[in-house]
Amino acid sequence: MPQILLLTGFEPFRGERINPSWEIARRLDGEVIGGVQIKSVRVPVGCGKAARRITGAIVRYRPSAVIGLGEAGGRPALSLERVAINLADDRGALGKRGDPGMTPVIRGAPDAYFSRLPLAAILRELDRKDIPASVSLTAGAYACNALMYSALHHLRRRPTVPVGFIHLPYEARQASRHRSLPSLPIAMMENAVRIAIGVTARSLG
Ligand code: PCA
Repeated sequence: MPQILLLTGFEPFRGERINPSWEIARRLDGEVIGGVQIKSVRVPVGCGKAARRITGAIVRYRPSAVIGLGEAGGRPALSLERVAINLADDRGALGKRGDPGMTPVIRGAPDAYFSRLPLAAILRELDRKDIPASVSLTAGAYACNALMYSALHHLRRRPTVPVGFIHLPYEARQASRHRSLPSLPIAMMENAVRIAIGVTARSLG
């Protein structure tokens, strides 16, 4: 049995026809990269739903690594998320006016977890391939953060399992709806995700 890398992508949301995260995850489903087999899972958009889906998938597939993907429309480069926080903001209130309604992703759990992906090594490799990427200090407080947080919390006692999250800009096909916002070609982002998976697989030893 090959080791499994669980790769998640979100369904389209906010009126989009596609979500680049799922477009890429579904293309990679079943592939073997660096000796690990990709298992792709599509995730609904919502903090509670995303948290439940990722936890269920981890229980079911017992992955050796977990990489979540999501769309961050407006960002100009791939964002390798460094931190997930225990805060779930389904209504976007935090973004609008810093609403104090603090709903945790998981009640009583720690405030935050750090990514367990080899971020520096992934970034080096993406730089070498001229793919725009940077490390980000916030995955927001919506479904992507909830997914990353839940995965890290669920696997907290298995510290050798790399777990993390990558936000993607809009894909070029989405640019017609968002003419003043940056986007990247899907092939470039797919290549970037393959690189991130390859580097993560190498780190498994
Ligand atoms: N992006 C949203 C949720 C789903 C997605 O692809 C986020 O950044 O939380």
